[in-house]
Order: sequence, then C-alpha cells, then structure tokens
Amino acid sequence: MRRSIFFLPTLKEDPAEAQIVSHRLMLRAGMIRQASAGIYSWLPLGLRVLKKVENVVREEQDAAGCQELLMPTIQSADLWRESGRYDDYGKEMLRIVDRHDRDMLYGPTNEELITDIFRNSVRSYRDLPKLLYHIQWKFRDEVRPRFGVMRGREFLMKDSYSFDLNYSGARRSYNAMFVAYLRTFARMGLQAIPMQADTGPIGGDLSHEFIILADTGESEVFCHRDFLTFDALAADIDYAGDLQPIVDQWTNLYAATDEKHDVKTAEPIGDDLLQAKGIEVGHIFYFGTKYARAMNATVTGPDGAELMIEMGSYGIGVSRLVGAIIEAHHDDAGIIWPENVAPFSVGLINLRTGELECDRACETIYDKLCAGGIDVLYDDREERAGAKFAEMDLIGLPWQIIVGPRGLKTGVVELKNRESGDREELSVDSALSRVTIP
Ligand code: 5CA
Repeated sequence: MRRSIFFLPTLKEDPAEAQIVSHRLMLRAGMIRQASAGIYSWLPLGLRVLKKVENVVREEQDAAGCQELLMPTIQSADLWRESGRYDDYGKEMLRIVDRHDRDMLYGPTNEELITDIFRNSVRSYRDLPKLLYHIQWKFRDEVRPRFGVMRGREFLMKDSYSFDLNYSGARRSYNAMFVAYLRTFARMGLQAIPMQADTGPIGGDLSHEFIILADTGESEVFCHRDFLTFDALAADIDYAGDLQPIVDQWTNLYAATDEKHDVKTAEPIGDDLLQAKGIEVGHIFYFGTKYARAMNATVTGPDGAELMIEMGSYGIGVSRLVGAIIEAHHDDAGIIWPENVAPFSVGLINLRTGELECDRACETIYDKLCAGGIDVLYDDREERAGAKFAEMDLIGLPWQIIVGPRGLKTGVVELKNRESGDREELSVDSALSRVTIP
C-alpha cells in the first residue's frame, strides 16, 4: 500500500475524550472514529488489525476442532422468552419492534439462537460432540461505555458453543477451549491469566475469565506471581488427547477475580500474591443443561431414551483485544504491534521522494516485498523526514526500512526494529531477507 493513497487520518494532538492510552493511540493513529457513544467505525488501519486478530482467533478455534458458522445480529425475542432471559437481561438489551409489531433484539450473545439451531437439526447422540462458533457484532447497551473499544456498546465477539452428552464430554470441550484461549492470546503477545470467575447472566457453575494485567483494566484481580512467566506456547497440543494436565497446570496456582477472591485461600501465598487491575479478554462458561432444559434440546441416546444436552459457551472480545494489545505494547512514540497482528509488517520510508536514486531503490524494495507476500506501507509522500518518522512510530509497524540518498551512495539502507529501537545499516538484499524470514 502506498501512503500517498492510503486513507490514514492521523491526529497530531491528543484527543480530549480519550482517558486511556489505547483509546488515545487508536484515535491518533487513524484506526477508529466514534460514530456515537460506544459505537465505532473501523478505518482501514484499524480494520487491518481487527482482521488479523480475528484470524488468529479463527486459526486456534479451527485447530481445536471448533466449526465456524454465522448467526445474525438481529434475533427474535421469542427464543429469549423461552429461556427466560428476555426479561432478566434488563436495559443492556437493545429491543427492536419490526413493522409487523414483532419483538426483536440486537443480540448481546447467542446461547438461545444456537440452542434453537441445534435442537432443530440434531436428533441422535451419534452427532455429538459438536463445537460451533461465530465471529459477529454484539450490542449491549452498557450504562457507561468507555475507554474506546474496550467497553463499547457495539463490539465484535467470537462466541463458541459446545454440545455434549454428559459432564465428562462437556469438560473435554471446556478444556479444549481453555487451551485454545491460552494459545490465542499468547500468539498476540499477551500474557493472559485464567482466573476463577463469576458466571453472571450467562449462568452455570464453572467459569474462567482470561485476564491481561494492566493498570487501565476495569477488573480487580488476584493471582500468583508465577503466572507472569508461564509460556502458553511451550507445549505441543494434541486436541484429541487428554488436556486436563495442561488445564491443571494453569489452574493449580491461585488466580481469581474480585467476585471470587477468597482471602483465606489466598493467604498462604504471601508476597507471591499479586493484586492488580486487569482487562478481561475472554470468558468461558460451563452451564450444563441450563439452556437445553429451558428450550427442550435433547438427543436420542443409544437405548432410545431422550437425553438433555450438556452445553458451554466461550467468548473472546475480538474488538476489545485490539485495545488490550495496545495497552500491553506501546511507548511514548506510539503503538508497537506484535508481528502476528500488525496492520503491515514493514513501513518503507523514502527520505527524499522525487530523487531518482531514492525513488528507484524504494520501488524495487516495495515490489520485492509485495511479490514476497509481505504487507508493506510505503511512505512515498513529499513530506518532511521527521513527520514520516513520527507517523511510522505512531502506527507501530514492526519493521521500518529507511531509504535516503546518503546511505544509497554506499549501497545501504537502514533497518529499524520498532520494538527494540535498534537500527542497522544493511544492503537492500540483507534488509529484505531480515524482514521476510521471521
Ligand atoms: N455468551 C458468553 C460467552 S460466548 C458471553 O457473552 N460472555 S461475556 O459476556 O463474558 O463476553 C465475552 C467477551 O466479550 C468478554 O470476555 C469481553 O472480552 C468481551 N466483551 C464483553 N462486553 C464487552 C463490551 N462492552 N465491549 C467490548 N468487549 C466486550
């Protein structure tokens, strides 16, 4: 992508409405614009990141045996009356009446709709287990939407639902999602800690929140210090095997949100207990037959008897993650994207646009990167070098290749790593091979 044509409305000044760094940087870097309270448009740079995050989530869901479908945003109130949640959900639910006076709603979550799909399509125990997910916009009319995409009213969620015959099957599904979540967040450069959590309006009795520690987080949490050094990507995962040992390893140490915090249980941890603020990026629930019973979702067992389905649901805040990643990866100059979610891998800076040698070298580098399938943003504008540097740092691409007349005289360009700040002078070929081989 050429910067001269790219729609990237960056802001020089800090926007007054942004209270936390991720919100400020997302506005300044031209990633989002507010449409109304808690509702945002995603501009091209922001959308690229959102899609990358979505893709990591999707890859890990697929690897764990979860199948993607897509349910609508608008649902019928009738299903929610069946489960009893239509009235329970209160003012957070956006209620809509259509032209035929039918009660509809903008889905805040999808337990009812997926249970309806399931009960109408699956008859036999032979069709179980099943894990299904979608990535779809949700609406919750939050009392206090704030912090940009962190607590929006409209937000993108990945929600999965598991269907099993019995508790041990449901526990296997829960464990598969638990492990997939650890991997998902780690691949985005986040140290997510699974914590015992309350189930709230979803219900059920087993639940974990996945929390990123951050001063700007809205959750109060308590956990063992050792979690900070756990590596979720160290083990090879076989989803067909027994995942309980991995889940045990991540749940043996104390970690709880404030609703579940128990001072007595935590006391022996002593100085190793961290009390911190955190951002909830995922939340998983096992709720057994709660919805199956209310909505009569059964299958026929091997002996012909009707069996209630055991279910769980598993959410990830996809749009919230974009903010959470920035909270964890930034400095005074701007965002520092982890490679896997970066909007472009490389920023190519032409220090003297219009100068024959510089233009020629940049065009060659640009063509080679594009041909190699590397996402590159080429700053080909006639702008001051300082402005180009500042903008590249602000938008946080992992690598910068800086091309100027002085370097070209001796056949070198500069390669800068955004995270470490390290700069090296290299030949064009060496610079290219450094950014193409991860
Ligand atoms: N049905 C269950 C699991 S699919 C569910 O809705 N869980 S949830 O309420 O915990 O939401 C799942 C995830 O969505 C949360 O962990 C959080 O990361 C994200 N989320 C929830 N509310 C918001 C919001 N207002 N803005 C941005 N993200 C949100």
